[in-house]
Amino acid sequence: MRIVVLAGGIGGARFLRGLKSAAPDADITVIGNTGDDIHLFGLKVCPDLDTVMYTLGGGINEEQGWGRTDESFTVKEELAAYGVGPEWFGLGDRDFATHIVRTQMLGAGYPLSAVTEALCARWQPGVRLIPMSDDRVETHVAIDVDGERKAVHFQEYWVKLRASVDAQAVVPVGAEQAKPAPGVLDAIAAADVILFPPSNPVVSVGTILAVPGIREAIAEAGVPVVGLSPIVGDAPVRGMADKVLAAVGVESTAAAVAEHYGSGLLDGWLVDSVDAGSVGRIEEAGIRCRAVPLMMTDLDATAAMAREALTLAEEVR
Ligand code: GDP
Ligand code: FO1
Ligand code: CA
Repeated sequence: MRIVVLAGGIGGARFLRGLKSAAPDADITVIGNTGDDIHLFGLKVCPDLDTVMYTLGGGINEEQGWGRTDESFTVKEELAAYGVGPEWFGLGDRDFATHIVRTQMLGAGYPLSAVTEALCARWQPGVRLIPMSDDRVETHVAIDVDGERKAVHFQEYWVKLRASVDAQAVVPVGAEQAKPAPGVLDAIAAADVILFPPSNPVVSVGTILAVPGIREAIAEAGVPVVGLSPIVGDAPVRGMADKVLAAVGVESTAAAVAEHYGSGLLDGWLVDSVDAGSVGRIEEAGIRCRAVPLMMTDLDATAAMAREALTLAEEVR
């Protein structure tokens, strides 16, 4: 079975671990979000691609959900001693090596998709990981600073400001001109099922869908498209997705997120058992819906979620 998954960072990566366990023989292609990418100290950092790669490759810091396990921060401290920041973004020594290799290869002319493949040759994630695009796309967030509208990089909004101010708009800068990376549209066209993991609907899955051609290819693939809600009990399980959902006028409920994707894209949607009351509303929107446990507390629970998603896909096929 060929499965295509549109993934952000932590939510996507943890779900993929469960999916691999639930469907060990499946051929899984992951289309990764690159809107969170940032250039720091002259290096290109791709947080969501790296989170998927490290999580599936056994190098992730499990508690944190991003960055490397067994990490140290000597380079960051030395940079700070020179007064070189930003200090608010925690790049560790082991992680730095990834960004150095990536930046070196990009400088030599390799596209990001080829670089990602080369990095994955080390990590062996057991899936084919493709960035959504080889072109630069950078998510910016419009916020109000002392009565004036200002756009900041997504990482500045998320990590430095901790989404403590309202987001007025979320803009995937460059997305309109971006092309899907080689292999993206082919993977979608060849898929037997397409899954939206419980990733951020705006700045992870939404950004991938903003690359012209990807949304259309999914809608036209003619195979089941099933998603899992990252919103449980009217709040994100982790992070501040409610802030960016508000920016696009979507309330933080499992039902509103399903309606935001819409029946033109989604065939099936899983909500957590605590949101069983919203199943009727979602089905009225033309999306087949089931309420099942959606907390990725351990591998077994996550694999069970993946099995439910694949079962729902068969039901709507
Ligand atoms: P990010 O790029 O690291 O922010 O990760 P993603 O975009 O892939 O996923 C973020 C989303 O994962 C958040 O909105 C969380 O609500 C969601 N999430 C994290 N853990 C869980 C979980 O155990 N269950 C569910 N249903 N969602 C989760
Ligand atoms: N998230 C943080 O909250 N603080 C950090 O200092 C931080 C550093 C970092 C470094 C490398 C990397 O791959 C990810 C990192 N993240 C950090 C996570 C990440 O940038 C965000 O959580 C996601 O992009 C949000 O979607
Ligand atoms: Ca992310």
